[in-house]
Amino acid sequence: MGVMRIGHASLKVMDMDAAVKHYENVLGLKTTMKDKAGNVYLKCWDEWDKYSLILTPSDQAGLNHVAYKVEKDSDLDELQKKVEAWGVKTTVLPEGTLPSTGRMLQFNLPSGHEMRLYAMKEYVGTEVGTTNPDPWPDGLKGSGVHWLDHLLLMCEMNPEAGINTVADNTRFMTEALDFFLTEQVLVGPEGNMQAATWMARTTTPHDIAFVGGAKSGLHHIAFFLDSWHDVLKSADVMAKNKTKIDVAPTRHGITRGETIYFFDPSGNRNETFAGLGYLAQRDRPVTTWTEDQLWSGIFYHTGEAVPSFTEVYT
Ligand code: M3P
Ligand code: FE
Repeated sequence: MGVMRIGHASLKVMDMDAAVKHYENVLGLKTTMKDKAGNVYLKCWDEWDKYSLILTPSDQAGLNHVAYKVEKDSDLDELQKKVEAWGVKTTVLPEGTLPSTGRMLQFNLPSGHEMRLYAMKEYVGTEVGTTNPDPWPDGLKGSGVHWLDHLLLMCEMNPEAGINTVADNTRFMTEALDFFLTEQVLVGPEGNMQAATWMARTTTPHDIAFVGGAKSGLHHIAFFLDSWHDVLKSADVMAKNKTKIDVAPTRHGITRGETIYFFDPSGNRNETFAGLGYLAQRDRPVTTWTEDQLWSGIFYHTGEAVPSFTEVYT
């Protein structure tokens, strides 16, 4: 089957205690493991593998790598061949490179971001279990997010210099990893230049997204909530915790998500969002947003440009 879903994000943080507090108290993740190097591993209540977020101590913010889970160990060998044939160098990291995790196929996207694929991570179960489960567990903290859902990578784009790593990544993810395109923003005089793309392997509108920018980086990691009211409550939690809110609750035209953006204490952008948007299927026609309607795609209600939203990232 190949890639199943996003598995984890590894983020750099500058103040570990403040970061753990943020992801535990505001988002509602729980710490499941710490290692000797000072890395902290956390999971959401509705996830069954040991962790979906790694916080690593650093003197700056940003993404170390993003990892996706494949169905079978043999998928790693097959995908290694496809990725190498596409012209991207790979490394196999042995089991135990990350604790509780099997071997990983490591490579860099055309945009430079490090991606890893793995087939095995220690199973610990969700907080409601698998036998006659309650719909949600007691004692949820903060926003009580269900799972890490997707991330959005800023990708170097400089049309004058012929550089568009949004388009390169999109082709790579399609041809080497068998993702499919759900939505895109097309710009330029011919209206044919991909300035942003949303791509899926599951049946949700995106498991990863790419947006063009001056340099490559992390725009946000996003966590799933059930409802619009949960997004509102998530904003309440942020106000109570003095979390820096970037964009107050609103709706995306793109993916139809109901969303709020905010920052962790190091400045990494987070999103909590609700609404699975639509059933993303491989034969669904690609949705296109034109350059003049770009901001309606991003913030549907106002349709107004918020430059800091695409210019500030880690
Ligand atoms: C999302 C989403 C940008 C659009 C972001 C959209 C950065 O985060 O979940 O659909 O332009
Ligand atoms: Fe998002």
